[in-house]
Amino acid sequence: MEYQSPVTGTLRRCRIYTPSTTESGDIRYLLFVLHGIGGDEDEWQRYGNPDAILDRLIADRSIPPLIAVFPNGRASNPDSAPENVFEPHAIEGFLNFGRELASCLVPLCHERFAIPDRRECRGICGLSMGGGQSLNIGLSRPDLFSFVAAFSPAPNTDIALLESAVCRKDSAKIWLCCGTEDELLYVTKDADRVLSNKGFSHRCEYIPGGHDWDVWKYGLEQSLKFNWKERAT
Ligand code: FER
Repeated sequence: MEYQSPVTGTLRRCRIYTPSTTESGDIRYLLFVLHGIGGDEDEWQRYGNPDAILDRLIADRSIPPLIAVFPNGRASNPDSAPENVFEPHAIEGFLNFGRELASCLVPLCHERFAIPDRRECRGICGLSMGGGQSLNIGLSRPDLFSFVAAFSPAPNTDIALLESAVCRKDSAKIWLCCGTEDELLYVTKDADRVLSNKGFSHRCEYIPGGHDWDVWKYGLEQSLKFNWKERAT
């Protein structure tokens, strides 16, 4: 899907997953899936085979049919990954994405896919840089998201923001994971500790592995199962 971004002033792309077997009128959930610091809207499809994971979870009724949106999380012009992925302009793009998502992409997806415009119908998750974005955006916009998951979240995770987040009865369900060999493990541990101290209902899994796709594919599957386990669909 292409859209005109009010944040960058450019035409931007995202990939859309739609369930293969369901009438579009039966779909009531929208999931945003974010990539890592060197990636773009194609990264998950290129390395993580999310279509197969989602097809299987929907087919075995672990999760309801949903639309998954894979945006380019770098809201900058240009939005392709620069040679130096830590370049300030690119990092700023990752920060700007939250504004674009709320002001443009969320409303556009509701228009396009006729999904109820309610926080209960929306989730956000991502790997590494996208995991940090998911926590930052998800916890600062509880009005937008009822489910937040981060797989090996990166140091862009705003721990101070998590510390200032207000835990309420209807706060988002939060799921985290990280490989125990990952150099960024401390970020997940910090986020886990803060969320525990604040009383958020969350689950955090430390699993064998590094900063890699086995961990992120596991995260996509397990976080979705967790979110829909005891939840009426
Ligand atoms: C950092 C180390 C890693 C950082 C971001 C990353 C913003 C992201 C890694 C990834 O997305 O794989 O210091 O700072």
